Amino acid sequence: MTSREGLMAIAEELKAARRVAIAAHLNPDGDCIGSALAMRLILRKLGKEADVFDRDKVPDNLMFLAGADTVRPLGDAEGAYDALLCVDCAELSRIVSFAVPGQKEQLDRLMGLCARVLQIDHHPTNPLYGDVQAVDGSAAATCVLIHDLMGMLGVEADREIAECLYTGISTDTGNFLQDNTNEDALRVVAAIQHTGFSQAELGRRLFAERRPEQVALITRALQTLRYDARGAVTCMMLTRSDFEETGALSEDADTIVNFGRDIRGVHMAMLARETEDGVKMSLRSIAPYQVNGVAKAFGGGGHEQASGCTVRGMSLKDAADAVFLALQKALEEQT
Ligand SMILES: [Mn+2]
Repeated sequence: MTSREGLMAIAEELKAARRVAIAAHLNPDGDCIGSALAMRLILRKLGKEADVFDRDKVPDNLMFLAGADTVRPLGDAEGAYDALLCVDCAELSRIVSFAVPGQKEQLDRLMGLCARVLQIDHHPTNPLYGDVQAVDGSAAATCVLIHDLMGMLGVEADREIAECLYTGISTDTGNFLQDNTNEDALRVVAAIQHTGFSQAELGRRLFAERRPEQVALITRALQTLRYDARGAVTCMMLTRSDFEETGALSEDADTIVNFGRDIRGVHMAMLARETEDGVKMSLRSIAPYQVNGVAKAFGGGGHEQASGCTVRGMSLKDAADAVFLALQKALEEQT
C-alpha cells in the first residue's frame, strides 16, 4: 500500500468512526503534537469525538496550540473508541517506554479500548504496526501527511489547524533550514496561508524565544568553550549544579551544542553534561564530516551530523576529554 492509498483508507475509516483516540509519542515534539492537535480539530469539524493521549506533558512552548490543554495521559482513556490513530510514532515503543514497568500494560489497555489501529508517520524505519498504515519516509513531517488527509476528508483548514500544521512542518525541518525541506512541505505552507495565521509570531514562539533560565545556562556553557589546536573542534561542559543554580531544565540544554558548531572554521562540536545517569554527550558536525562513529564507539548512536552517547563511570572532565580527543582523531581521519 502506498502512503497515499494508506491515507485514503484511513480517511474512509475515520469517516465511519464516531469516537477516535489519537496517540502522540513520548518526549513530544512539534510535529507529533501539531499532528495530533490538528487531527483533533479536523475530526471535531466532522462532528466526531476525538481525544489526544500522550505519556508526557506538552512542552511549554507548544501550549499555545489550540487544544494543547486537553492532552491527557494514556491511563485516562475511558470507554470504547472506533480507532486509535497513532501520529508520528515510529514504533509502538515510542508511545510508551517498554523499559519502564507498567507502561506497556497501559498501552495494551488503550489499544484494547480501540477497535482499529491506524497510523500516519514519516519515519522510514517504521515497522508498520497498525491495521492500516500511511507511512511516507520522504515526507518532511507527519503534518504534511495530515494536510493531505484533511483534503481527503473534505475539511478546510482554519487558523487553529494551520498553526498546528505549520508548527509540525517548521520544527521538523529546523525552521526550513534542513535538507529535508522539500516541495511538498512548502506546498502545504503555501496552502494554509489564506487562514491568516502569523508565521512571524509562530517563528518567534518556536525558534527565537528563550526562557531566562535557559539563557543563564547558555551563558555558563559558553564560558567553558574550548577549541582543539586547529580551531576545528569545540567542547563545552555543563555540571549538575549549573542546572540547579540557574533553574534550567534538561531540555534547555538541547540546542546549546549548536553554538559550538556554528562558529566559522569549526567542523565538529560537542556538549558534555553531567546527569544522574552518567555524562551525556551531544555531538554535531557540518557535512561531510561525521560524528556518529565516535558516538557509536562510546556506546551511543544517531545521525551522521547529529548523534549522542552517555559515558558512565568517569568524571565530567575525564569523559569530556576522552570524547573531545576522539572527535579530533575522527576529524583527522576524515580530512
Ligand atoms: Mn516528525
